[in-house]
Amino acid sequence: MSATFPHVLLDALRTTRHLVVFTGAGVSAESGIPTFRDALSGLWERFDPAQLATPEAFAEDPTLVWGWYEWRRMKVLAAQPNLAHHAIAELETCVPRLTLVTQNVDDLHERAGSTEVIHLHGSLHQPRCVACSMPHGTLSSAPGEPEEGRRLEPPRCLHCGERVRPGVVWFGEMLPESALQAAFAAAQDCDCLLSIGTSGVVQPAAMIPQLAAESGAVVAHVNPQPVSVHGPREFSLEGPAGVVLPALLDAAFQ
Ligand code: BJW
Ligand code: ZN
Repeated sequence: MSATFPHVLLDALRTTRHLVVFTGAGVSAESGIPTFRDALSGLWERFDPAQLATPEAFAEDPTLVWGWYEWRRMKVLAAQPNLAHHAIAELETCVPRLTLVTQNVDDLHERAGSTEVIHLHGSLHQPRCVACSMPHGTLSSAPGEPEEGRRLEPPRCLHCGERVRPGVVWFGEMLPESALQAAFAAAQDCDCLLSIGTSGVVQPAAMIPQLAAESGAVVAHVNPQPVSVHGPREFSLEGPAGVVLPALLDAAFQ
């Protein structure tokens, strides 16, 4: 498979000073976690983001939204990191510096062994109070074992008694400032960036590969769908991340 990877990319990986790995839902697809926008299997094919992934939706129908997020959290708890998560964790040992930036709200990178993960869109595992932001512990399994479409009453904050909300970033909300600044700074500093399993449509995260390319980095997109590239230092590696990434590591570092 090594012959199929561009030499510019292999050289960039072998000599990188600072590698950024930027991931989206596609990196967890092979663990059985649905993406958002894939035809047929994507969450937004069956669920309306306006009814589930906005602060207004939670204010209007908290049991629907909390039940949906608990259903998704249970799916993640039952899932295992896949070959792509493991390859990314292994990459840390191959290069002098790696910054891992994810849009994902699961913890599969951490469970694969990645040490520092910048979560741009929050986490399913860090719910907090809507009013005072006090973190609220999660149970390993939710009361009543949530199923798809099942409503659940959100817990109440132990500090102020208000509702607890999922710790994710909804549409119309600002991303965590320190995470976004760290991700932008890494994109501007790196000399190579791998963008893995993202449709690249959600802002401001979608600017990250572009920022790296504009700063002179070699950029490669890993996706079963072809990704448009702009210039001789940007590449589209077509295929599932769990196949492409282990082969890329072998080609670059074995
Ligand atoms: C594989 C694979 C395999 C499959 N291997 N690959 C108009 C224009 C521009 C911007 C806006 C606009 N209107 C509104 C906005 C702003 C909005 C936005 O960008 N909207 C766009 C959709 C248009 N952004 C926001 O609101 C953000 N906040 C913000 O901008 O604040 C400032 C502001 C404030 C007030 C008003 C306006 C602006 C916040 C965005 C938060 C995103 N939240 C979500 C949900 C998180 C919670 C949850 O999980 O429920 O984050 S949306 C969802 O999309 C989730 C993801 O992190 C994010 C990105 O999706 P991702 O990861 O790319 O997944 P997919 O499904 O899209 O793609 C998967 C890819 O994998 C595909 O390409 C597959 O081919 C591939 N794949 N299998 C490798 N095996
Ligand atoms: Zn509170």
